[in-house]
Amino acid sequence: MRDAQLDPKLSQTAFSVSAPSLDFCPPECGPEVGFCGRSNAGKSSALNTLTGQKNLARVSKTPGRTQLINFFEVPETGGFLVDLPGYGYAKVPEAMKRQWQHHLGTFLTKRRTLTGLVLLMDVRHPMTDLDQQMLTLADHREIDTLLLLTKNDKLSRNQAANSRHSVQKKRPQSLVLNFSSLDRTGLVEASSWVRQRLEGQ
Ligand SMILES: Nc1nc2c(ncn2[C@@H]2O[C@H](COP(=O)(O)OP(=O)(O)O)[C@@H](O)[C@H]2O)c(=O)[nH]1
Ligand SMILES: [Mg+2]
Repeated sequence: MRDAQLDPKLSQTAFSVSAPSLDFCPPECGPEVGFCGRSNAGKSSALNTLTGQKNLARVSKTPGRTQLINFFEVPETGGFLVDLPGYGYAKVPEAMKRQWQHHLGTFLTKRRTLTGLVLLMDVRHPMTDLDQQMLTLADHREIDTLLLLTKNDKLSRNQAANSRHSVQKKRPQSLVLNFSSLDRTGLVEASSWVRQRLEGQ
């Protein structure tokens, strides 16, 4: 039976290719929606939830592992979801951290086909300095941003609403959604935002 909450096009998403840096990315050939956030923010889980696939993006209990730029094709849209390296993982050596952040920054500034950016932040710790830096880079190029406050299930309804309001106040220009890969809060709204960016609306 079809899952009514899942977007039928996003559910056809398939892994395409991984690249260690912008230079190795595939040719710019369709609209791309990037997913970024601190490592452990719930990025891989969100990608799996949005596409209705258990193992599309690897969910790791050990944060800081995803260092590649991973491209996933969304067939009927001609577009791609792009899983970007997680940042801010404390246990990674400083030089390596800087290198990943450099790759991420280069991608956000130079990738012309990037039409949307989903910033994932733990609902309990949103808008860190690095998160704000990502938004600044997106704003420079007028890339649309969606802010997903992940792990919504970890807070009470009240606390979650307060967190969303305070983030929304700081980012009046972005859609801010509470999101949970566990209970699928925000799934329909987030899917629709992503799908619209892929279809150039
Ligand atoms: N309770 C809860 N845990 C989550 C949720 N999303 C992710 N997690 C957990 O958070 C950890 C990091 O998730 P992952 O998706 O690998 O984060 P990533 O490093 O940003 O890709 C894992 O242990 C997940 O099971 C959520 O919505 N609710
Ligand atoms: Mg991950």
